[in-house]
Amino acid sequence: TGLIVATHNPGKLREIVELLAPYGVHVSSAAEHGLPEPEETGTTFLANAELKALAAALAAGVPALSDDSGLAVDALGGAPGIYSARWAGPDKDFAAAMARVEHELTDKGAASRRAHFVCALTLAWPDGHYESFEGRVSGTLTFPPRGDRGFGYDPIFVPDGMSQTFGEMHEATKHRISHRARAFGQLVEACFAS
Ligand code: ITT
Repeated sequence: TGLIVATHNPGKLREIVELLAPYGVHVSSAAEHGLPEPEETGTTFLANAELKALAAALAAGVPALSDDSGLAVDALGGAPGIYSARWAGPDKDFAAAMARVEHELTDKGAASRRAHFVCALTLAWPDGHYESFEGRVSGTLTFPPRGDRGFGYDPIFVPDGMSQTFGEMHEATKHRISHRARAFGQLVEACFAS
């Protein structure tokens, strides 16, 4: 089966390809199809996932899968949340985005380092129907950032029960426990398991 992955984020695309590989699902990216990047006007991860998948499925005429995700920091009221990509600015400067998280946590105490990643997935069909799934993983933030694997905020996030950041651990380990892996577990069970 062919599926467009409606993302322009190479780190995400790589993880999605790896997570779907065992199911024999062939994917191509929105960028390869020259699909535009819709403005993310939603106020929740799910709303943004839905608008991205629907825009791609309707434009391309084939099923499309989107991922809207981000890091929610408890002591920051859930920020950066749906603004996780936008905190890195047009240059996608995640070192600066992670420094901003650290800066905004100044004076909030060690107890304030709790955070979770969220991944909302939507699979949409060209007839306009869609299904959505959400996965989360909880952990603690650490500074300075550690590790050069993964992408985005991975170097400051230590998932519960582990000592390495997502940026330090092997990809296969992240894929066992991540927010994205959990959302894909649900998607695969609902849509691809046979
Ligand atoms: P698309 O909308 O084109 O898919 P994007 O990067 O704009 O790409 P989002 O709006 O969903 O996507 O932003 C998600 C951001 O959250 C992403 O840029 C990362 O910084 C962060 N993020 C999501 N999943 C992550 C992960 O597994 N590890 C680290 N950071 C992650």
